[in-house]
Amino acid sequence: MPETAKFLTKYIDVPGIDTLEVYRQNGGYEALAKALKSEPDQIVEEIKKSGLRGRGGAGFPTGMKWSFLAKNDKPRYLCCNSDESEPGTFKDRMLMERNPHLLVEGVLITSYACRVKTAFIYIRGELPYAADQVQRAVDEAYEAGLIGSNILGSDYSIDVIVHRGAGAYICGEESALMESLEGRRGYPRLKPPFPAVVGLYGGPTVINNCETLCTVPAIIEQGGEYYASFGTEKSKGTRIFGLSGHVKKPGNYEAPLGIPLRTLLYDEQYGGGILNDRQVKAVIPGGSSTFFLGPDKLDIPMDYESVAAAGSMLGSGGVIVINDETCIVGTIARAVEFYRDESCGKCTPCREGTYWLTELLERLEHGHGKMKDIDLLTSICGNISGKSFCPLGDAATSLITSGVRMFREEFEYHVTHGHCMVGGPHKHGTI
Ligand code: L3W
Ligand code: SF4
Repeated sequence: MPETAKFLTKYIDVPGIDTLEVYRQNGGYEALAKALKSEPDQIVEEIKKSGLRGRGGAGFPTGMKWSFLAKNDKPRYLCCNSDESEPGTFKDRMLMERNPHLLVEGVLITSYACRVKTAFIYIRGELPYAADQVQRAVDEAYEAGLIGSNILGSDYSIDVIVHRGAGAYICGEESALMESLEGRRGYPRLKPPFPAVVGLYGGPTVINNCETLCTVPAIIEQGGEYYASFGTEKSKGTRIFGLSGHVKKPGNYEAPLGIPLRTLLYDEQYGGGILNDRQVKAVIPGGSSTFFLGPDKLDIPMDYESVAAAGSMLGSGGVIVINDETCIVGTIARAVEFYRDESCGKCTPCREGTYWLTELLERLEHGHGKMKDIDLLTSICGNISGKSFCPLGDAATSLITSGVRMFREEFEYHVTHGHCMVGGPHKHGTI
């Protein structure tokens, strides 16, 4: 891959890039200066041209989202969603810790394009170093006249506020994030109206994921068309894939959308192969909210459309690799416990359903389950998915429905033998 294809991580290894001085020595804030010389609508058009899509999970077209902002006289807001909590996802954390000015520059360009006067960066509470780094970058930028009144001598003024969450996964859901920012408990709001119409404090609000905003400076600097020349027809550019689980070299790797899953797993510049040279049993391609893919899907291109066609979602780009020594029942039980704990409790299908799912999964995992429990699991999933108030409910079911469909014999083995199919009676192999 040519060096130029790194839009997010090109400078990440430069010593001191987290300081304003080194960031500027490497061309930092030049995209902001360029943006301030254009009309805001021209920036929106450039982002539309780039084909950039949201990197949080849903992949919604970014430029289109910006152009949906209601035109009224209420104050507009920008919220950067850095409440990164999706299991298997650790890209926003890296960007904030190692190159916080990139995020600040993305926030400033986006705010200008969307005619926003106040921007919030909402950072997951369990990422204190990332929050410190971003706060320090914001302070430096204020001091240098990059944030505040008449930035870089223009007639544009903007304030940026860093907000630390209190440790709830649900606050990564955009409407719960706004509730939290407004000082209330993080409960999702009914949509529509979408935040672009009625958002923070009732004003039109643009909410984008941290990685999405970090991509904006490179697009402004190098042009939307150039960005769009990478990736596939409908999934443009690059994104950060977070490899975890049973790969030799876990970590974050920027790669063009459409890269084959096999390349990500086995190529020396990415995952470097499966740990202990075992076989792949399954891959979760986009964070724990997405569906298992089997080893027969290793040649799919990693873009939104191809992963969906293969039966899963590209999601947050957190690729979790599971080898053939791993108990699928134990893995699913562990993941669903997370959703039970993080369910906000607002709606019954998710609050009660995730509790019953974990009860059944624990029973099966520890050898006390019955055959009918397997179908009961999928029946409960059917009563949660599509019937819950926000996507967390659906997310809690994806590994169960795909897991039972693909690995039913492992569930049955737990019932008939009282322990895992892999690793013997005393071993509960999970990732
Ligand atoms: C204006 C319309 N705006 C849609 C906006 C909407 C939102 C975006 C996408 O869930 C997924 C979820 C997780 N007018 C609009 C409109 N919008 N129609 O577009 O909306 P939506 O509803 O498709 O998705 P969502 O509710 O934002 C996101 C999945 O991501 N996920 C979770 C990842 C978690 C992290 C993390 O921890 N950092 O990334 C992973 O797969 O399950 O399905 O902005 O307002 N007509
Ligand atoms: Fe809360 Fe779960 Fe309902 Fe979402 S689906 S509102 S997290 S209870």
